[in-house]
Amino acid sequence: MIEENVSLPRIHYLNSHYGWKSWLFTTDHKRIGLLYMVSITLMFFLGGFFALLIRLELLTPQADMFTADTYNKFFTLHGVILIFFFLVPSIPATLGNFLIPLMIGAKDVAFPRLNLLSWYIFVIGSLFTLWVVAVGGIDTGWTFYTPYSTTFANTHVIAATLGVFFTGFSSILTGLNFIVTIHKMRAPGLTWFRLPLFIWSLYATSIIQVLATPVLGITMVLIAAERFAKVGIFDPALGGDPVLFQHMFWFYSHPAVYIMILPSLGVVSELISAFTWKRVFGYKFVAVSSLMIAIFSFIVWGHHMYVSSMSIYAGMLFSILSYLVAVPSAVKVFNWTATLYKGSVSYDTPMLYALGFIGLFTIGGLTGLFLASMGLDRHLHDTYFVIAHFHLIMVGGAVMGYFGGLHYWWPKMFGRMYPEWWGRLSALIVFVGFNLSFFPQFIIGYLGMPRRYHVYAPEFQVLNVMSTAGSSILGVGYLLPLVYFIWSLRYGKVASNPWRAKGLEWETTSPPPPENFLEQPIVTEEAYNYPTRPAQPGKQTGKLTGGLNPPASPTATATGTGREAEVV
Ligand code: HEM
Ligand SMILES: [Cu+2]
Repeated sequence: MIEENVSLPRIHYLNSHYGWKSWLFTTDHKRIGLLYMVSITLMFFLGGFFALLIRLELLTPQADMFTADTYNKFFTLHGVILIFFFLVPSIPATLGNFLIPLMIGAKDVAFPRLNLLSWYIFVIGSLFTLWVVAVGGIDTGWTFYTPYSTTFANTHVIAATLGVFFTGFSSILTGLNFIVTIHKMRAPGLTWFRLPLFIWSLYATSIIQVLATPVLGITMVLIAAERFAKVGIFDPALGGDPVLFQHMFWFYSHPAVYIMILPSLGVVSELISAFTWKRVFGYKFVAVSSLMIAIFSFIVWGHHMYVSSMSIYAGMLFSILSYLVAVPSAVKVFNWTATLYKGSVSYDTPMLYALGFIGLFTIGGLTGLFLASMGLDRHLHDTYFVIAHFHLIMVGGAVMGYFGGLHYWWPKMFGRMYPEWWGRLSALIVFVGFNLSFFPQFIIGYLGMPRRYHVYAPEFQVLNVMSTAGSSILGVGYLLPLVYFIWSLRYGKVASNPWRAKGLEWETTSPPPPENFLEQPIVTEEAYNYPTRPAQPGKQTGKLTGGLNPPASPTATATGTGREAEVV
């Protein structure tokens, strides 16, 4: 459903200034969002490249391509790059940066220069990591477990931990910026319970970023200090305690998995609403569940350590608390389902990603409950079951949410549509490739194949071949959008609000002017106040309540008639 007769606004944030300096010294949150987008896209494909190398080696049970050492480096680089340099910054730093001020009716984030600084810090961290890749890699696993990382590894541990340290700082500063922005810069009338759910999810994410990431930073510095100066914090030979490292690491890294997934949960809420043209069922519960997830996430780190000398009573406590985390996540899934129920759904690309997300996130979350049960985890710990569990959530969930959001807001960002047919095709390829890659891993894991080995028992080969085939398909699914997004920048059909979606961000032109809104918007209604969906496209049966883009004349905002300044 693309609008007709839309033209690009004359001046927008992309053409208001020219030259590389206008990008590298920009304080416009929209441009900074794009800077992040370019950086994390590079990291995404670099990390993905290592994934394909891992899967190639695992095509056969023997070691035919790489030595054990090389293989260790590949899976470590794969994890470090994709977790710290792609998943953690992905949605907050790109879509969040771009959209938060637009969605709350502000001109920019609270601290625009700090925002630019955060990107530079991220780049410095990435350069450390790229340097590590160039000079020979690191082999500790993304978890940097001690005493291996402090004492025995012969690879570039210090540089890698410094890279993570830097990107952690970037993450903290971004979170801080968002919290202040959301508190202080909402448009008049935009009360907390009128906020889009995406904003709620980023708010919860930012709290985790600010409170948990410093612990990671300290931990990384301690590893470097221990390796460099043998201070004896983690190394038992020096009087240290290696399990202390695991506590510190997981105290960050469990909440961190929610830094990765919460933003996607927010994106999916937006998509479900826009493509059913309905208010999200149980809006308040969905909003508050984001905060609940953030709070609970701090008290379950021990479920990663059942087999690391923890007392059975401590284990029981962590187990029970882990089950609690599942409740607010389930609230979201139930409410999305209720929103879809009897909705008239349009199956455009972003919605395909959202639907894929719901299924995979649900399976990923439920298998988390398997792992949270102490007895079962004894069997499944460090097997491919765990790999399958977190890839379902992190790739099937977080990455799908990111892609869904990217497609949905693409016309907002660039004023042009991606080719819808190709979008749907690639969403389908991603879904099929994804399931073929990771579903077999639940089975091989359950049967006992351990993670992080480059040779394996021959009886696991068939399932591994399926997984490798799946990941090749997945690779194609990810490359397609890269091509057609770039193509669309020039040749895509001009569009302003092709979904006829609600929300302040759609009230201004696409791409937005440098200052976002020509006049301060004022909010008079709750989020997602959609009129009844027209029975046929173009024919409107319901009543508009708020004076937002009437679907009949979607060109109003695009041509900059001043409608964008109108009351929402
Ligand atoms: C919602 C988003 C979630 C994400 C992104 C996520 C991610 C992860 C990751 C990355 C790991 C592996 C860490 C490693 O390298 O060893 C993991 C393991 C684990 N997850 Fe999740 N998880 C999520 C939800 C859950 C839930 C809801 C539960 C339980 C209620 C859970 C329970 C576990 C347990 C117990 C392990 C440890 C398994 C083991 O190593 O023995 N997860 N998860
Ligand atoms: Cu966890």
